[in-house]
Amino acid sequence: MFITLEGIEGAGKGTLLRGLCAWLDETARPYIVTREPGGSRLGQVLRAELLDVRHSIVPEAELFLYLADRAQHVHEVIRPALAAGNIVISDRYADSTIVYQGYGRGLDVEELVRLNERATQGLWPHLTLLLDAPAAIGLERARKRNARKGMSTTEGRFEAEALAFHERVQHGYVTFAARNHARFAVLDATQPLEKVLQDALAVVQNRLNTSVNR
Ligand code: Z5A
Repeated sequence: MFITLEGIEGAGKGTLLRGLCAWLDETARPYIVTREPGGSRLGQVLRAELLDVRHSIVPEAELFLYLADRAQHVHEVIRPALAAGNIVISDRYADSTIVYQGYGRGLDVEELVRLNERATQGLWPHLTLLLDAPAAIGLERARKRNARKGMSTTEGRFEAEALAFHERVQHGYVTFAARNHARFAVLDATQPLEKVLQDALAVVQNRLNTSVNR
């Protein structure tokens, strides 16, 4: 089963991921955790360029770098892990391109769906957990976390974007999730951490019980 975590910055994906892994460890199910950008060797090189705020990248170049990262990631990591019977959990995947490059940057969403089809050779997640929170809340959480870690609040290409950009992204997530409601589970990420994890586990358990590992 292929599960992806999506949401705006600071929505809580990394935090939820740790909770999911702890649960999977307890159940002794085989799984791997990966992420985009940066899930493959090539992806790590691309991630450094993509998130480096010191050099500008035009939206089309950014798009094709994310797609290149994904194509390699699917081929080298995700498909082999699924074929070996693992649950694969990816922190971000194709929906991030649709909302960040589409709703955020203004590229054509339908074209992005087609390009994702091509890059992934048709591999869409079986389940996408969308952590749904207002952009202002996510950014505030990320700001506090970065301050605790001694990082600048504007480190990274997207951290430096205005609130309006993140609000478009958040709107994009909700819109695209409604369009693909069978795949998406929308979780209220403004709730306390324990409740978000509990809701996520209920969905994952339900899907694991009803789906065959592909
Ligand atoms: N991107 C793109 O444009 N196109 C693409 O195709 C792809 C990606 C694949 C990667 O950033 C960037 O790439 C991303 C989109 C773009 N940029 N943005 N924005 P990244 O991987 O470096 O970072 P991120 O994905 O945005 O994740 P993040 O900032 O680490 O956010 P998070 O993982 O969702 O948040 P967290 O670290 O779990 O939580 C943040 C803090 O909030 C932390 O202190 C938690 O303890 C706290 N938290 C979490 N949940 C709660 C709740 N429920 N209550 C209270 N506090 C909470």
